[in-house]
Amino acid sequence: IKEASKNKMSNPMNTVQEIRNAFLEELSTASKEEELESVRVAYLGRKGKIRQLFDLLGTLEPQEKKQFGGAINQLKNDLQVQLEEHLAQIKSKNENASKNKEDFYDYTLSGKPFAIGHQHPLSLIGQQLYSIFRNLNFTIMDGCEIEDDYHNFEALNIPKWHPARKMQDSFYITENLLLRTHTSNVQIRSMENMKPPLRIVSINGRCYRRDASDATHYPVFHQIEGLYVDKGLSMADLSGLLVEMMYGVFEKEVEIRFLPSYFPFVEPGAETLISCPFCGKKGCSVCQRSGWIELGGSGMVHPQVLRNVNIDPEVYSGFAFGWGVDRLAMLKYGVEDIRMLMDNHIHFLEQF
Ligand code: FA5
Repeated sequence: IKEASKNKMSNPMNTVQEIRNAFLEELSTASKEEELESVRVAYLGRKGKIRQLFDLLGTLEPQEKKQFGGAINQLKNDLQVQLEEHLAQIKSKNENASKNKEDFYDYTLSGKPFAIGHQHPLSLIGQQLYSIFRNLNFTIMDGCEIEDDYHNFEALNIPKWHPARKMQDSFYITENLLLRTHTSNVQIRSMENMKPPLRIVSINGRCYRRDASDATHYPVFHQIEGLYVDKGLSMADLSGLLVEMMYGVFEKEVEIRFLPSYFPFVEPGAETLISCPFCGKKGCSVCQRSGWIELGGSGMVHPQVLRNVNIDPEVYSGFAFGWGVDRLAMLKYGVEDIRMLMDNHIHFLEQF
């Protein structure tokens, strides 16, 4: 343009053509919106090349002025149209690129493993026990884990001198409140609220004792407590129920054996054993070659306990049992250490 100005626009139309060519070349290399904007400013901006061409008009003869003016206007319009078209192209290219990025899905990639939880052996055995006792028409009861001295001990005929009452054996909250040491408190609470005949069971009730933990003991454990109060019940009925319960759990006939034992709230009281469901009494590692496995206590409800809840022992009798569910689950699923049931490791739980 400067050359043209010096030469007094010897050939103004050549200058217009040169600017058009230069513009087209720059336009062809612009691939981003910012680059396109620089081209626009250089040609169509306030100090751009088109403006400078208009400034030259004054140096021309009137005839040339008309022809050259028309050519500059034409050039200006063409550049504007081309800029807009190019801008539209860049925008659509960008849009397609980001769309492709979003749509991209590699179907050959392996999926991410999604870890889900697993039912605990105690829950599995709990569900089994639940359905056994529902089928036998027992009412499913809970009971409080924080219990008062009366329901945990006194009403169960557990005298003041009983070792379980000592601070070192039970978790006391206040002088009168403690974490229940067994589920037998459910017996009292049920008999207080229901009239005989009554059949109740508390499944997987959490109990607390200040026991050191080893392979078969833990300070928190679970018991199943059953109670049946009616006219004319005997140890034979208790035995029949326990056989039925074990058949439901192990899907095998087992025998029940009572060994005389002392629990203040039953008379007679018994340590209760089942014939080993794994070897059929022949002797194996599970039953320590004895053919029998001990699961908990049971017996006929003590007349004084019935009196404590206003049930006449001359009319009604009852039987009760309280077994460790953790021990039952260990036996059923072959778990060697009770602590494994407490750790909740997913790899352990996934086996059941
Ligand atoms: C009782 O708790 C009585 N209430 C059972 C009972 C109920 C007798 C009804 C008569 C009539 P015992 O203290 O023996 O009894 O406990 C019963 C079972 O609970 C044990 O055989 C054992 O399987 C389980 N158990 C007791 N302490 C622990 C512990 N620290 N860890 C795991 N299991 C335990």
